[in-house]
Amino acid sequence: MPTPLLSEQQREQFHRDGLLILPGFYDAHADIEPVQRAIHAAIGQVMQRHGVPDERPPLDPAHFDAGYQDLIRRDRSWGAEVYDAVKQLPPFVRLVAHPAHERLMRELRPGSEPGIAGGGYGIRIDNPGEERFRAQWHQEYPAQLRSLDGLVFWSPLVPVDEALGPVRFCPGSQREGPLPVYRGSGDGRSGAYALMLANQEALLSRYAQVAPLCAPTDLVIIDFLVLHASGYNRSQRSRWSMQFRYFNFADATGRSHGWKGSFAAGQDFSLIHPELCVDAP
Ligand SMILES: O=C(O)CCC(=O)C(=O)O
Ligand SMILES: [Fe+2]
Repeated sequence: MPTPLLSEQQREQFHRDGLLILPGFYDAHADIEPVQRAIHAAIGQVMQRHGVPDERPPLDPAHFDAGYQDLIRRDRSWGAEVYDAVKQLPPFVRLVAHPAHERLMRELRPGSEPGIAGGGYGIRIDNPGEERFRAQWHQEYPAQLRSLDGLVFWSPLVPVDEALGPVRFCPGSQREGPLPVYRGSGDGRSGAYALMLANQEALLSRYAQVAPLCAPTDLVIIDFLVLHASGYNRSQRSRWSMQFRYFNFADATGRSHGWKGSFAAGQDFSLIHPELCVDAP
C-alpha cells in the first residue's frame, strides 16, 4: 500500500465540509507549466487562423495567456475557439487521468470505483465582467449526473485574488442531499448553465460562505453535492482554471440510471430525475 495522500484530519474535513483545499498539490514543472505552455501555443494558433499578428513576448508560463484579452476584444467567438481547443491539449488530458486523482477518490470514498466523467473535464476561462457563463449557485450532480457520489478536482492556472472572483462555497451543504431545480428555467443561458436551484435564498441563508484564494499547483476538491457558484471577475485578466470530474461506478443512484451523463452528454436531466424537477413559482 502506498502512503496515503491525505491525513485523517483532511479526510474528516472533507467529510464535514464537502470541500478540501490542498495547497501546492501538483508539480509546477511537471504538471502545470506544460498545460500553460500548450495554451500559449493554442492561442497562437487561433491568432494565426484569423490573421492576427502574433506580437506576444517570449513565452513565460506565468503569463501564458498574453494576447488573449486582445483576441476576445476583437471577436468574442475567437475566445470560444480557444476554449474548445484547450481541453484537447495533451498535457491537459494527461492531467485529467493523473494517478493521484484516483488515489484521492479512493481515500475520500472508501470502496468506490472511480470513473472519469466523460465531457466532465475542461478549462474554464472566466472573462472579466462576463455573466453568460458564470456558474450560478449549483450542485454538481444535476449538471454532470454519472453518480450522486462524485468529486470535482478544481485547480487554477492563474493566481486567484479577490478581483478575479474566487469560487464561492457553502461548506456542509452537501448534507442536504440532491436538491430540486426549477423546470424550464433559462435566463438566456443554455445547458447546465440554465439550471436554477429551487428555493435558493432559503438554502443559502442556512450556510456560511467561503471563497478561498488560491494559486497554480493548488487543488480544490469539491463534493458533487456541495453548493458552489462562480465569483464575479472584476479584474483585467481572465480567470483560467482546470476541472476534472470523477464519479463512482459503485454508487447506487449512478448504477440505477446506468451512469448517464447530463447536458454535455445530450441527456435531459428532467427525464432521468423527474422527482428533482419542480415548477418555478
Ligand atoms: O470555476 C468556477 O467559476 C465554477 C467552478 C464549478 O462550478 C466547478 O468546477 O464545478
Ligand atoms: Fe460546479
